[in-house]
Amino acid sequence: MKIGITCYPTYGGSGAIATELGIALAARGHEIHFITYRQPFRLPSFLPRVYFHEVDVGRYPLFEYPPYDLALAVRMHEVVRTHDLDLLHCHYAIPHATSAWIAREMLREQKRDVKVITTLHGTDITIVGQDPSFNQITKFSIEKSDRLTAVSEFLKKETYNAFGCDKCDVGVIHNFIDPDVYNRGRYPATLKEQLGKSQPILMHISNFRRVKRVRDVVQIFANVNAQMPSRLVMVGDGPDRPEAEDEVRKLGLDSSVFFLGKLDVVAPLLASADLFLLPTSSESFGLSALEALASGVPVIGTNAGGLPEVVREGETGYLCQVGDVEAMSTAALSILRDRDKWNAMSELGASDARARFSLEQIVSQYEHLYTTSLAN
Ligand code: GMT
Repeated sequence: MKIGITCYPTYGGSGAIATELGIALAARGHEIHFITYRQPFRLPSFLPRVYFHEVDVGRYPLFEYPPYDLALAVRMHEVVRTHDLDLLHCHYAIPHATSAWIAREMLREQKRDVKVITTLHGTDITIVGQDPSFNQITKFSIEKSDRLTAVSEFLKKETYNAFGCDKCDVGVIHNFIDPDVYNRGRYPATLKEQLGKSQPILMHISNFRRVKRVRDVVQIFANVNAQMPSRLVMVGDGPDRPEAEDEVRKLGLDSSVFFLGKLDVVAPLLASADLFLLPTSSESFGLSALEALASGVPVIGTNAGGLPEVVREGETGYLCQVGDVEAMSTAALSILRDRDKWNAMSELGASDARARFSLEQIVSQYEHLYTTSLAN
């Protein structure tokens, strides 16, 4: 098949999944065309059957807000025609599903069809899609997609709750990991050696947005560290990073907390981690938690959104109420203090991630979706 993929290319789980899906599909013989404003961050410079088409929004003094969605629609239309694409797969509805709908309408005028598949990832439904400025266009665009998937059962339900969407048939295709990449045994414990082997490493990876509750991360760490000297490694960047840094300073933890900034490759770091902290208030899936589990790192998180579909409560980690920092601290200490428990959770987390969310099985589900959509 010839497949166009559009995603947010710079950072974040939806862009990571879209890119890795494209790479895996190309390895299976499909031709993949990424259509977006920048080369996706997880895309190496050259791969057979993989192409990148940059969307140029241009600049014009009249435009305080350059219309990216229109430039994207035009590029989609052009790439479908030039490369004879069978389908466009949009990751994150806003504005990608809308641009794809426009491109498809333009193509239909020229007696050419293309299938549009939209994968809903999270805040396109739970936050941005519910903003009055975007609500109706999101509903319209997802209803116009030929196929719709959500990354969790939770997000599927949220889609129906938020949009009604009687005309939608939302399928669930979970996110995935490459078991060869997220493999604790594969990497030297460089970070552990650097930070001190005797101290457990707690890790958080995110885009430091409000929903991630990064201040809770620091507070959980402070409680754990008071009982058991540890290290906290914060990976990523975003609007709430200054707030987390302030909290670290306020609590006098500067020498134990390390902010590494945005990093494209996290598997070698996870291989040194002892616990992963994700005290999020809203998470459709929690790809970073899955990457941690696959790397043998138990997760301390919340029972928000789709996280319980990823983390097995009490078996591969603990999920507490949002904001219950004390419960999360106690849960973290209960794992760190009991080596047998840590080993059992680490092993089960890695094997469960491979059994339920491995790249091979999930990519096959997308392939099947494409094939059935083209058959209609
Ligand atoms: O929806 C977002 O806020 C952005 C998106 C992203 O691009 O990282 O995150 C969502 O998609 C990820 C990949 O499917 C999920 O693992 C995240 O849980 C989800 N984020 C939220 O629901 C807050």
